[in-house]
Amino acid sequence: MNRKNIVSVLFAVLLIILVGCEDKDLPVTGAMSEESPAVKVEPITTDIIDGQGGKMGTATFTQLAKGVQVDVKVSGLKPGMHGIHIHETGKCEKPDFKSAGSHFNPTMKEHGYDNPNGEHAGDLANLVAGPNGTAEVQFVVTTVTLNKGVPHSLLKEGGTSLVIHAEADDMHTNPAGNSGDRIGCAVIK
Ligand SMILES: [Cu+2]
Ligand SMILES: [Zn+2]
Repeated sequence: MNRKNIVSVLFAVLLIILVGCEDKDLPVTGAMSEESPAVKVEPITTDIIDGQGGKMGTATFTQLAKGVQVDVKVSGLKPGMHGIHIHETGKCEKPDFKSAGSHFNPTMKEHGYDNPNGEHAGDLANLVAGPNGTAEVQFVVTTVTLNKGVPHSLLKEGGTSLVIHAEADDMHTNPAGNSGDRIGCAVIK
């Protein structure tokens, strides 16, 4: 064998080793992600009710590897921005939804993404309704989970709730960004 051939053979052997290793590693990776509780949690879909108790839309919560995806479909809103948050109690008593309590805040922070001491785990970006008063929006909230038994779980004892407000959230004023009345509410349980 000349030198060039030896190099070729060595390269081929190296390739086989590398590919062989990869084959061995793949099932292990798969097994690990299967065991992760984040993958097993079923999505939750819940009705959003208005101050009269009528259905104004739905919210779906889906566990991701790093947080919870929230899909909101809602109608009957004033066009423009509305504060929307996860509140600490899973109770939506019309007409004012005060029963939902304060913003979900297991880490004891202040309100808003534009607050140096923020943000509440339950804070979301503003919901924007179109000219016809409907909104179909997706948020990813990395500060919460659907996995039970941890402080930032949306499925803690008593549950939590998703609340839509009449006005825009300014993202810094405590306790709720000056977002006004609670006009929509969905129980997360
Ligand atoms: Cu709120
Ligand atoms: Zn807040």
